[in-house]
Amino acid sequence: MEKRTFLKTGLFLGIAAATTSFLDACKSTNNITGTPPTSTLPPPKVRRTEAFTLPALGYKVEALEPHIDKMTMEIHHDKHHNAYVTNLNDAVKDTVYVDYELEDIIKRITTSDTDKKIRNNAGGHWNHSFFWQTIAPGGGTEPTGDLAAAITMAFGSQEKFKEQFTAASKSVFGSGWAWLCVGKDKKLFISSTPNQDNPLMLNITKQLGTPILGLDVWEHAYYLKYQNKRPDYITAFYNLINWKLVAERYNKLMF
Ligand code: MN3
Repeated sequence: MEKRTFLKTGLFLGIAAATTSFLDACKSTNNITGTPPTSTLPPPKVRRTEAFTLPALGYKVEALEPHIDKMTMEIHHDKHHNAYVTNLNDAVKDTVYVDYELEDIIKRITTSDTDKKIRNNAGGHWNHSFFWQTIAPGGGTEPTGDLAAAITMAFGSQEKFKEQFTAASKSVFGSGWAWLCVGKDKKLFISSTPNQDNPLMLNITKQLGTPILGLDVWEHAYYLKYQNKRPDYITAFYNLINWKLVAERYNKLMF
């Protein structure tokens, strides 16, 4: 055998051996429906004992008028969000996630086909619960304090932040979300995710971070009032942002 052939064969056998042991490792943990977490996070210590439930809005369905209409809120919260909760309770049965808290699922969910239903519905439940609090009647004032300073630092000004957040919201193709997040480096960044994914999904998101503000740009969030005019809905959103809560979320992560 020529030296070059020998080296090639040796390399191939090395790869084959590595692949076999990888497959064995997968097999040994794949004895339950639902793919085991691929992130480095250990299984959570605290486990859930109650089924997931639909959280109350915290304000009346008509309270966000004229920016978001009553019927949209009724259908969005009572029907769409409720369906994510129902489907999530169903999807986690007989999986490793069966008694995980919502955020523990979000942080461990994978891109596998077996995780898909849990990924979509856990994301749907987390994202909407977060969104109902992010908007509020009488919101829409400008951010103040440390958050205002951080926004100016990261984006140049409050106006430039709005421009970039609007651009991110407009650029979501089809259904998804736009986010303002705090990264691991404690800096603010804007991102978007498709469908019901979010920036906490360690094994899925392109840019990992903790959201402090999010906007639902699925058509079901605006179609009744704004039809195809997503930019008008985004403009209306700025009149509803609960900056006090967003600042509290920010401070909690920073200090
Ligand atoms: Mn929605």
